[in-house]
Amino acid sequence: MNKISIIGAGMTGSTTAHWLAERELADIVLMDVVEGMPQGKSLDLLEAMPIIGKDVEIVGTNDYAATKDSDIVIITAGVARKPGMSRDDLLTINAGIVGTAATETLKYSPDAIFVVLTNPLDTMAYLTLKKTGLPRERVVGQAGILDSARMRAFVAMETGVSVENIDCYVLGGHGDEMVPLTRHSNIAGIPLKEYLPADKLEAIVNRTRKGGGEIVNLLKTGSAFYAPSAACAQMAEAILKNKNLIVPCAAHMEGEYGLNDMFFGVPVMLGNNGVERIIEYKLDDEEKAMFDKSAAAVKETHEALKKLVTL
Ligand code: TXD
Repeated sequence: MNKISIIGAGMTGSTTAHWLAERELADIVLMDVVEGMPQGKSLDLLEAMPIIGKDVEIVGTNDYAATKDSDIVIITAGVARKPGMSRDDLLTINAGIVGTAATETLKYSPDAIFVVLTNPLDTMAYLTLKKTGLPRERVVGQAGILDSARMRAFVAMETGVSVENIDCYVLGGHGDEMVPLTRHSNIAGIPLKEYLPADKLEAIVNRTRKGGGEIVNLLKTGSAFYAPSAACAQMAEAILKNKNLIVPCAAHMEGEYGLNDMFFGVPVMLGNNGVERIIEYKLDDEEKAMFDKSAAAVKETHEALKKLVTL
């Protein structure tokens, strides 16, 4: 059995464990700093296994040693921004948490592939790469699968077509400047622009961009967790099963799309080695402008990190 360790047993971490256990994909370790919580959640989830008929070991822990020999480490540990906390404050706190999570897990699992979820996503993935010193194949961030799934869900709601027929690609940074590529998105091969009137498509694009905020406003406390964790599970499955699945993920840019030394949401082929390939779309001028704007925003956060933390 493969082994996946999830650092941070909060909403996204524990729900990732849930999706993974349902797929019987790997034994799971849930690690958190809060005493008892990861142990309690793991035991509860483990007790569900006889009901759903899955043979999966699930262990909760406060000790990194339990993550030993993981094939995949998923980092969801961190805090959300609270009233009065600046973006830089959040960056400093989460950089400390993610940096420790990355270096400690690497000690016990030198061959692991890292999937990062903690926000600010692109920058936390960058930090993980720099702190671990791993090749770029082995660090990948989750954002694009979620943003694209939101767009797919909204298209399905608008058209009544099965979600399975709907392919959408949302690239760029995980923020307001994300880049929903309508030209590359389609319903059963029919370009979205042909299937939907312009005003409906525009409304879907806008709702996608604000998708995270919509959930935060409804929940009042906390942020989305079902869809983000489902995305992490899909990434883990693609890696462990060597699927060569092409999905939008945050990857380290080394010249692709004219970008260098930064994480950015692009189509990534996920397989046994992690990032097997980065796919470069041919962008038109309008798309290129959106990419550049989004890249500038991500770069700014990367620069802020470099001022706050030694990499
Ligand atoms: O698409 C995406 N990338 C995102 C990102 C979608 C959803 C959530 N996104 C971000 O993930 C979110 O903005 C946060 O930065 C993380 C985790 O979100 P979650 O909703 O799971 O937050 P919780 O429920 O507060 O859980 C965080 C857990 C909590 O249990 C803490 O005790 C734990 O992290 N934590 C730690 N675990 C281990 N080690 C340390 N140092 C630590 N510090 C906090």
